[in-house]
Amino acid sequence: MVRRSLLMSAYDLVIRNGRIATASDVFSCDIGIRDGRIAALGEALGDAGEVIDVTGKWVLPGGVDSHVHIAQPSGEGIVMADDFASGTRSAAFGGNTTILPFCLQQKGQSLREAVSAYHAKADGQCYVDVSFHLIISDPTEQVLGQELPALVADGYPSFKVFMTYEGLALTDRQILEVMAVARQTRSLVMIHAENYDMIRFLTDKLEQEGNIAPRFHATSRPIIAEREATHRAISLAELSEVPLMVVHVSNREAMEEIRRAQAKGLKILAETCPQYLVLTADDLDGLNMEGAKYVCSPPPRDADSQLACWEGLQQGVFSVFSSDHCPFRYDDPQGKLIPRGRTSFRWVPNGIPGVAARLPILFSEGVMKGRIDINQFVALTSTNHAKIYGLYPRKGTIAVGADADIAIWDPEARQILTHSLLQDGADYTPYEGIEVAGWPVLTMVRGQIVVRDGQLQGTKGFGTHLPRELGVKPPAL
Ligand code: DUC
Ligand code: ZN
Ligand code: ZN
Repeated sequence: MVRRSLLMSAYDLVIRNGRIATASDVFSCDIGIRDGRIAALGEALGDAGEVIDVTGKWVLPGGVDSHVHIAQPSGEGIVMADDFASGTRSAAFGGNTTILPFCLQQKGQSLREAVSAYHAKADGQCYVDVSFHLIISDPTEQVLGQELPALVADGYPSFKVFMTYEGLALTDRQILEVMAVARQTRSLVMIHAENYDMIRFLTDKLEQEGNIAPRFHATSRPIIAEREATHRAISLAELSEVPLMVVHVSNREAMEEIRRAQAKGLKILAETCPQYLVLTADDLDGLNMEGAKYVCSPPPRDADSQLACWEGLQQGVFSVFSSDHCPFRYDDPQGKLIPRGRTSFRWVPNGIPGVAARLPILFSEGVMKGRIDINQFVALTSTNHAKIYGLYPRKGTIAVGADADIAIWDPEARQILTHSLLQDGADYTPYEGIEVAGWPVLTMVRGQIVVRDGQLQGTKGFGTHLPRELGVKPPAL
């Protein structure tokens, strides 16, 4: 906890000698923090309850991860590895100060009920701030006509729909109905774009041929299934005249669909994730069930897909880089090693942890290797998330009046990624053994230090849920 001196210092805390980067600028100055907010940017700022000298370090806006799954119902006999305490703790260890988890509506459930249930899970548990997106699985008249507009007005202006998965997939007609509500309420639809029938057809065929190992998960969800669905999703959004966020884009063909739509002037936003930069389908090809550790959808692809995702990040096709943190324990019958998963890849829980690894991977592979600059890093990992989803300028930047949500990065630090560093509820990381240059050595939420030098200093329950405004689109869009 940051203490205020009894002699009434001007600031609760001063971060001294920082090299600060925002999405647009790099500058050096001190940051004065008072009552959880940035009160001053200036030289030789005076009196403070506490001073942190950060000479030689980067001072960046805390990461905002707009694609995270926590404590999400995931099917019979399956338990997600993170609750809100462990998920937000892990987020903080990875330099994040806000995350946006999904609140899943189950079939037959009222959306309101789903939201209340998520609040009950999160309240009093969080180390960093959170704000929920909704997942619409059952777009009844009641949901579309009443619940959704009311929830948008209450601060939940973004919702995800799926084109695949039993119990989640919506028909094109249903997606159009959801988009009509988005248009009317000026909210943002996020879409999981994979062709359901292609996947079902290929999965059945693979199983009939006895191809049941985890690596066939990737075979069952080929690039064409993602490309086709991406094209269709964009067409539905064009017809509906709504902006659309295509989440977790994994490859060049889908990325090119998005680029073409953007060039036409459509408001198509897109996201990619670390698994599409540093993993490939070969990772699913481990001995025994080891490949299950990498089962996620869309699956990691190949070297050219990785290159395409980098190009999309460099050229602005992707405005956000998120983790798609969706953790299951590996060595656990309620996780990746659920008994029926041995009978087919179809039953292996779908998703991988990554909320703490996201920023170090992009910092190291992106900034330190010269693929992107520090301003792009900040935009892709923090500012654009805050702008698109309606948290800016309170979150996502370093400016007077903003929340003091700050991550201090040591560019000299080297780490080899391993699960114990990441502090989530899983028992492995798919990024094990990757060496990263640069590390977040301090994470602060609204002026409270949550993690410092690898030690948890925050208080469970300090993180709070943030109702959101309607999103602001980044200037490029
Ligand atoms: N989609 C996600 O967004 N996360 C995990 C699994 C999935 O299919
Ligand atoms: Zn998805
Ligand atoms: Zn996801």
